[in-house]
Amino acid sequence: MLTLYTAPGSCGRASHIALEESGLPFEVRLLDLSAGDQRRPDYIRINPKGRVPALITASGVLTESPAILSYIASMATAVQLAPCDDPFALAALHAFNAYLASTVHVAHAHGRRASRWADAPDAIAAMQAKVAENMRACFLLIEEEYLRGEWAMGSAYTIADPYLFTMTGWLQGDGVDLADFPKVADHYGRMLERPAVRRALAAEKG
Ligand SMILES: N[C@@H](CCC(=O)N[C@@H](CS)C(=O)NCC(=O)O)C(=O)O
Repeated sequence: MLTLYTAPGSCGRASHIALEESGLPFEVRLLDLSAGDQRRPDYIRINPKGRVPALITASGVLTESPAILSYIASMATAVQLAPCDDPFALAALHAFNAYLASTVHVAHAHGRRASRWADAPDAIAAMQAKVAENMRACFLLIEEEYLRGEWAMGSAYTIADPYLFTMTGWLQGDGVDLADFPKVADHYGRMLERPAVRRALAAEKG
């Protein structure tokens, strides 16, 4: 049995959806980030980084969304969530997820989590003022260069899809209009129709 620690609306939603798609047995533990659950000693023992997601497996604890998603795809036998038999396609999938983790997520985090990078109120306000612009630039790139098929990586649904879906869900709060990105908006709508996505979103409500 896998145990996923996540929080409603967080990047952990991607791993949660992937687990729902995978057919693997799992349970979800929801943390309240605004209450500081991620910094409590019992959770720090699980993930010393004090962040979600964290996945408890039979081999140990995994953190970092791209790694957790990759593990879920490797462990899933009932469905194919990554092109494991095509080295280039698999590397391209990891490149896309790495972009989401290292660039898109970081651009978003400069809003609510700007105090990670500066103390001065002016500097914090300046970083927050750039969030919409940076997220818009990221999604323009995704719209024009990367999202070519029905799913993020083309015709096959992969672990890139719940990850993109999760970050697309942040756009409105970041001051970006999803309607400016028709392909991304279509992808978001297709994701909302998937039973696994519906189950994950319902579970987040507790
Ligand atoms: N690089 C990590 C980022 C994890 C992360 O920053 N998670 C956020 C939620 S989206 C979090 O736990 N924030 C709580 C905090 O910063 O205290 C990943 O991709 O999993």
